[in-house]
Amino acid sequence: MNIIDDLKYRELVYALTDDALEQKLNTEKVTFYLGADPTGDSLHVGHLLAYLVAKRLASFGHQPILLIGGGTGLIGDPSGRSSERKLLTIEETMENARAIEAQVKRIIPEAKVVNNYEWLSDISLISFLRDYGKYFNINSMLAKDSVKSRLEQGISFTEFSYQIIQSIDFLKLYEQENCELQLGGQDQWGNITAGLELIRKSLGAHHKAYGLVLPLITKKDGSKFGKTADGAVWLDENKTSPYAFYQYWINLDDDEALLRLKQFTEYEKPYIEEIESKMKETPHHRHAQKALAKYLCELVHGSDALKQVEKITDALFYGDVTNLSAKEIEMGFEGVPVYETREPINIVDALVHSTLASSKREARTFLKQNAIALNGEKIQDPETMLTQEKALEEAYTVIKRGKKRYALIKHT
Ligand code: 545
Repeated sequence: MNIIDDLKYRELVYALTDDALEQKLNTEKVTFYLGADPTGDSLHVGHLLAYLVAKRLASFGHQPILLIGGGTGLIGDPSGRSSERKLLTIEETMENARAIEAQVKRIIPEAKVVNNYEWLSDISLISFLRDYGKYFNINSMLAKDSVKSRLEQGISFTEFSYQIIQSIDFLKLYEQENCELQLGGQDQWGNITAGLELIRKSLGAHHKAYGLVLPLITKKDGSKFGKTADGAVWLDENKTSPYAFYQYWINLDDDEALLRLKQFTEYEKPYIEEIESKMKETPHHRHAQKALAKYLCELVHGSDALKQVEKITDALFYGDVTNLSAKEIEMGFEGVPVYETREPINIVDALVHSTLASSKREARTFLKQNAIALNGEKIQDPETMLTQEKALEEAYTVIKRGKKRYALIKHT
């Protein structure tokens, strides 16, 4: 399968600027780029997709350049936004840029990484207006979705000008790196086509560059992709733990998991079809979800993190938490109620303080019903004391009520 057919099979092509791109990608090695503005300190799984497509293009022999928008990030892309952005300071932008750069390098280690602050910061006002501004027609600038949709609400000259700056990048990379293709999400169409025109107008009609944009990822039920009740699913392990990241993919329903397997992994069609048929035979094994979660967790967090996540997942599944480290307990039980104590505490009080029981009376009933386990072991004696000595890594007692409800006692 050629790259465009492959991307179409994965439902990843929203539009090409020119049909000739397909032929070009089949017969030549093309240098392409993908940009990200450091307007935040981490990518989330929504951004990840464009990087996976870049990785896919690279695996077909094309040459990736990943651009960090240290310069454009200071201006603010109006694309896909309904209101003006708050300007970030140079320091914030630089710090975000370092974080984003580390993330994208991890996804495509072989890519060349550039930062547009390097050339954009050198352009003088006079050069900007004479050498670039002259090629931009106000009417076509106003017609871009990113601008048109904001005219009533209001858009600053700063954000209005953004398309020119991104176009300068494309021109620069075209001239210096022979970069002929820009990749981006659907929201980048206006900026990418502006760049193609700048290249054509400033260098001449025989200079041709291309754009490829991916569709916005949507969910069948209309809810937002890549969001949980706690917000976005981030690539930064401090914002979304590797365990929570893994769980996000594990919890997708079957149809969505199969589609995401196509979109977010480089597994080939025969393998994906094999998983699809296994899903029909034994859906409870969650083949697609597991393959997806494993692939992405390893790609984003590395193989050690994946091993740790699988260890936590197994421990929770089999109810044997005794071999988990304190850090693994924190990851695996993120979001469950925690009660901190310096003193040993009686199980009945612990159940009430940790909100697993609404009263001491109810706590005693749970114990009698044999519904309570401490660190994986069933207990019934209401006089049981929870102490630091008996706690896992002298830090945590894991209380389980029934099949699913958990709480942690943290011994400080
Ligand atoms: C800047 C200069 C260029 C080329 C591109 C850019 C960036 C572009 C943009 N892209 C988005 C982005 O999001 C913030 C990520 C980090 C916090 O704004 N003007 O930077 C997203 N992009 C990936 C996809 C996108 C896009 O990084 O293109 O569509 C999301 O899927 O929104 O010369």
